[in-house]
Amino acid sequence: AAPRIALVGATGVVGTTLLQLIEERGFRYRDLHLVASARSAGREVAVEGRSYQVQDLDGFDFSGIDVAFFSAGARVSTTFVPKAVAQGALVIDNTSAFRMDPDTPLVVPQVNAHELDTRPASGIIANPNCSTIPLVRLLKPVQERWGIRQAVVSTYQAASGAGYSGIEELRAGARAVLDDPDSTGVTGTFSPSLAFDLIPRIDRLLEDGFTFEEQKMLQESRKILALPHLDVTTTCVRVPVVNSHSEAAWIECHNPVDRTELVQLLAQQQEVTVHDLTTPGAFPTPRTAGDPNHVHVGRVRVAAHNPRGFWMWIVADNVRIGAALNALQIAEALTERGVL
Ligand code: 11C
Repeated sequence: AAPRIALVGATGVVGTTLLQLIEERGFRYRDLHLVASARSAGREVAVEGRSYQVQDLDGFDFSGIDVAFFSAGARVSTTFVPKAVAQGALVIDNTSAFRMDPDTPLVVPQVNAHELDTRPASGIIANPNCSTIPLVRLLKPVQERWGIRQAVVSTYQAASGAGYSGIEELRAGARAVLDDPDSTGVTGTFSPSLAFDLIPRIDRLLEDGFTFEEQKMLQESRKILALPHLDVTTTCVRVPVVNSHSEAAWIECHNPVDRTELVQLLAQQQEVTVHDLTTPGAFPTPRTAGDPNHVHVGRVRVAAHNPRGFWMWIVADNVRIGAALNALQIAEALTERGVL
């Protein structure tokens, strides 16, 4: 029978997109519960022509639920995921709360779907961070063909990574600065204001000087690719873009890389579009990339002075590829395997 599902964080940017994707992809369910904090409880949300009332997470009983998607932040997941698991639900968690737990698989279905062959010991499957997912989807075939010595990545991350409040703050700040160039913009989610600026700090600063976002990209890539010593080093930057994260990645391999073979290999990956496969120099941008369910690649350059290394420019919808779509593809893979 189709699963009974609950969406925790149903009114947030990831929850809303997950509902759109359930509809777009025709994901079958027997029963649907929309759950959120007390602030959003009581709201009516339409899904596939039916109206659902958002239920309060505090009193929600997960015992009739087969799979619960959590996308309401790490603090909510830390508190409520153990309760959902204890009440019998399998949890697909979009937050950083359980990603590094050894009993919790961290899954990108295009990379390590085999982790979904059985129900995990913890009762939780973790969805990686939105900047990690597109990167590992491209690193995997490169690792298999040439072996990776090091990846050096700078990210250009959109406001939507911080949810609806991030998007609203960017818009309000941009309006304020357009009206008055001396305005400090609007702060709250971002500091300083993101409007017409760049912020090289995402998530909290750690003692070693890296941010948690940068640490996540290293640790999560290693876990997903099952390469515990993979050398990935990043600088994560918030940019005044509404949606879609971009990344400039320098990948140094163990063996010389042939560009023609590389672009063909990348283009063969599931749901990947290589913009400079046939049009030299072509590149995706967050607003013009095209299919939001694809990872977009461009400006693939093998370095003449060091043919073991190449650059690529990556754009991926952080809310879809980096969160909601990956979570739903996990559920689809579980259904195909009969685990759900
Ligand atoms: C951002 N990557 O762009 C963050 C959002 O660990 O799931 C997702 C945070 C996470 O702000």
